[in-house]
Amino acid sequence: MTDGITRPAEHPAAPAGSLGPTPDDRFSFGLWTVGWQGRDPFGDATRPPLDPVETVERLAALGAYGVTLHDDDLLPPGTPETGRPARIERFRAALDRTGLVVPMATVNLFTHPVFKDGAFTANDLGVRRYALRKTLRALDLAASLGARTFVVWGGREGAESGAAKDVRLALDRLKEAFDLLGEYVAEQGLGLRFAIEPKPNEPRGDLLLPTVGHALAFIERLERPALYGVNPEVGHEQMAGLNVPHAVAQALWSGKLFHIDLNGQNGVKYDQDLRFGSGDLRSAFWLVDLLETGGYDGPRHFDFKPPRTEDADGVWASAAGCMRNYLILRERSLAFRDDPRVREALRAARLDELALATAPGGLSELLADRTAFEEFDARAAGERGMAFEALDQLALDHLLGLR
Ligand code: 3MF
Ligand code: MG
Ligand code: MG
Repeated sequence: MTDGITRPAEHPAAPAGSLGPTPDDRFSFGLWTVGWQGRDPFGDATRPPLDPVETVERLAALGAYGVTLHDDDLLPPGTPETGRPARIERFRAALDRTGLVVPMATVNLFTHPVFKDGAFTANDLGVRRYALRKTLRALDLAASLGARTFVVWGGREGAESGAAKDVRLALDRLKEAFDLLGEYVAEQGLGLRFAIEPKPNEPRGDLLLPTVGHALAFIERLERPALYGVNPEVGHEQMAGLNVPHAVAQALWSGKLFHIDLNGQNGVKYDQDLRFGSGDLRSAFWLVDLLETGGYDGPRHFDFKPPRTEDADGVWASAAGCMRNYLILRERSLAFRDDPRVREALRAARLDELALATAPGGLSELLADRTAFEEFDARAAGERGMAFEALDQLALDHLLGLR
């Protein structure tokens, strides 16, 4: 029998010094994340609205370095033109006071009913033109707040049924939209780059550009491909059953990891948006290991939703947990990479061989080399173990804090 209360070790106490986030860690949060009121398809809001200025102050106090926003998070639809400057200035003053920056901004093309069939790919021509104009204004806002990255998530670019969307035409319209936005950024000298955020479904039954791979292929068809990269989200790739570190590694390899949305998800189901570190912890470990060793120097951005069970204290505990989990995993990754037994196990698993070019002498040398085929002992190679299990157990020991 248990009364459900943990007694012996109680909650492992407060953070060790090195696990307190600082602005150097480059953690950022969306206004819409901690500001989520808990409204879901089945229930009403459980929390009151959060003032963006309070968010800035609380995030700064927790050790974050950045805050991000949709146009509508700061300037709710219906804000009169004359009311915009005062809202922006009040927010800017909070940034100046706290030292928080706005590394990324984005546009909301999914909440208002006008976007029920999408924005840049809505069948309705008027809606597409409106969406473009709204995004151009959001680009100006982003640049004026000092953002360097503009994320575009195609919130409702998709369909529930087959004939309702001609996907090839929709991709034509999506390309047209991104090319126009790129032209605007280049001509106005806004200093922004675009990060396209893929997602397989939700809120539409199926979304266009469902995975990082789809987005990378799409970018190459644009007029100014260098202006566009991706913003992978942990949960989005997992909703498609994909390996997040692999997707992020391919984005890095392509020079396209412009931004990242960190959160938690338990497998292929509805979009859970849990705090980073919940859900697939092993995947989170390898993702942090990749970001820390793979040359990514952008923001570590959390796009999560504190569960609607939480009050205000729970919201900030959830935000602090995102950063703490990242720092714990970073510390675990460093310990793993520093361990001489791990370096030995990596050699046994032949990782150093993977780093060698397969045919440095080119095709003619490969064809002339009898040891490459005629004399190659394929049977012996097939019998030789790869020692991956011992290596992975070392990783798990480090992740679990046993080494
Ligand atoms: C939805 C998302 C979005 C995007 C955001 C930034 C509301 O699942 O992840 O969050 O990240 O719109 O463009
Ligand atoms: Mg998301
Ligand atoms: Mg996101």
